[in-house]
Amino acid sequence: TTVLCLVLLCIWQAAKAQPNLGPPLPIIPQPVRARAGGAPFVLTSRTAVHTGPGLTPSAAARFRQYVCTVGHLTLSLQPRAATGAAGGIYLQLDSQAVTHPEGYRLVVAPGRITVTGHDEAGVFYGLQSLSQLLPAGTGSALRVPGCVVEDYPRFGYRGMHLDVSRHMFPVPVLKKWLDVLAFYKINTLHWHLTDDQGWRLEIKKYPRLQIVAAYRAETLIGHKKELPHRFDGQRYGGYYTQAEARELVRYAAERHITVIPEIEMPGHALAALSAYPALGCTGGPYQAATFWGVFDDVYCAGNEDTFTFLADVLDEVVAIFPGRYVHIGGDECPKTRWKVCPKCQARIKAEHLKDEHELQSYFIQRMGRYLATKNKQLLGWDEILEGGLSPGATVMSWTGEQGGIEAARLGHSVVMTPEKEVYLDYYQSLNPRDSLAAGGYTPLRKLYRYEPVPAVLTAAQARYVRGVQANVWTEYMPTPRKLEYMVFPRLLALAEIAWSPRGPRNYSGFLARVRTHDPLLGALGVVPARNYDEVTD
Ligand code: TNX
Repeated sequence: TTVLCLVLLCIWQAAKAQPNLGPPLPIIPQPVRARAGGAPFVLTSRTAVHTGPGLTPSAAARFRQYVCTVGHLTLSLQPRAATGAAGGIYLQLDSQAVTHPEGYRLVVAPGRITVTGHDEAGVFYGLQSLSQLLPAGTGSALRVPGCVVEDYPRFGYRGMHLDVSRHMFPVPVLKKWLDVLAFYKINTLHWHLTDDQGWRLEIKKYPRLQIVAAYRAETLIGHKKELPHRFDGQRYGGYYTQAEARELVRYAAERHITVIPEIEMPGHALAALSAYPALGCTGGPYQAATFWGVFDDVYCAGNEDTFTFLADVLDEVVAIFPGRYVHIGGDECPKTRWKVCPKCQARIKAEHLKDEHELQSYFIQRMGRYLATKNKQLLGWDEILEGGLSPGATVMSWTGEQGGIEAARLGHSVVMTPEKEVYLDYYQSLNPRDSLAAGGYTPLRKLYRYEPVPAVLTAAQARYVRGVQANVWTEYMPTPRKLEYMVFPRLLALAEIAWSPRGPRNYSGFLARVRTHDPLLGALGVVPARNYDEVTD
């Protein structure tokens, strides 16, 4: 008996360690545990969605909309129906049965589908998984395979960044994006609103940001390596009104997505300086940049007006974005002007700083203190480590992993976003006729294989890695179509590394699931790239 018990114990342990038993379900990101089996549930126009106590009707309404688009069926919605009653789809909250925040349990049986969430987000994610099990297409009855799925995220921060300064996209396009992010359980949109080439958020106190900084004269086409450059001769620009930004935040929240605004400082500020030249070290005149890169003219760190301006801007920003983070950039700030600017040099002296790097740290720390008075936390690119990290700052490690490693060792939260691994402006294929991209090569497999927690961190340090994010810089993405081409299907790999448990990743299995998602993406209105490299080693 003892031997038998030991054997059974071993089998049970092995089953626990081996998260996915049974035939795979085509869910992306891969759930923690998923077992397919049993008879299917047949969804018809008579199927009702029952929303249990404590839940808002929002998740059921989203699901109904999806089923209508994909399956051409209209489900009925039942608020608070008794669980024992008729068949149908039951949504319920149970933080005891499902212990992980954002976690859910999905059971598909012949007469009934149950989605149990730890919280409202959990129920929402359970419905996303269920949505992915629906066959896309028409028909009066949709068969959902019988299964049991138990699932929760590995990371609390699952991010996608979008640069709207280099090229901007209409609000309906951004909403479609949010739908797709939610479908893949990504919960953060990092919205890069300002840069050298354009300021994209309405700030009521500074109208010249809308009139001047939102536009650039004409745009360089072509890659830096591909001289001679060519200009398109077009004035380009625009901005999002505060009402539009608020609407986007609301739309995102309904899908359990937080929008983090980024207001760049002290570098990448040419557009702002073109509107308010007194905030630069030389006093201008300046022009919003018409080509890509890094520019010497940055906010003057010796001028008090710079801090007043930025504090005023942040006042309006925090009133729009309710999330706990505000991103203040901090990347790629040349010190060329500061080195010869009398005001900056006077500041260095007055504050007993060693050099311009410490001046950058002074700048960021001052803004960090300001954000703290507004109950917000500072998020910045890894250059905010330069000259000393601001207390409580979270670091987004983009130049590689080193910044993130350093920050985690100092006990600061980290979001991993190393450019060589997760930048979606890099090429996804080696096809010489592929359309122009920023350079680099990040095929689907490379992104899929990326492990966000560096092996050099101790277990305690590793806990500071809050998550992972893919960045979408849009220098070479002038249209929504090109944006989609660059982002899909690579976004699906990001979703999986951000959500699914650590462990050996089966790339060919992932690829097979990606292919089954083609029609689902189509139903969401997204056309993914098809000529990406499926490199296998
Ligand atoms: C670096 S990543 C930048 C961006 C560019 C990108 C192009 C980062 C914090 N800064 O300004 O768009 O490279 O790949």
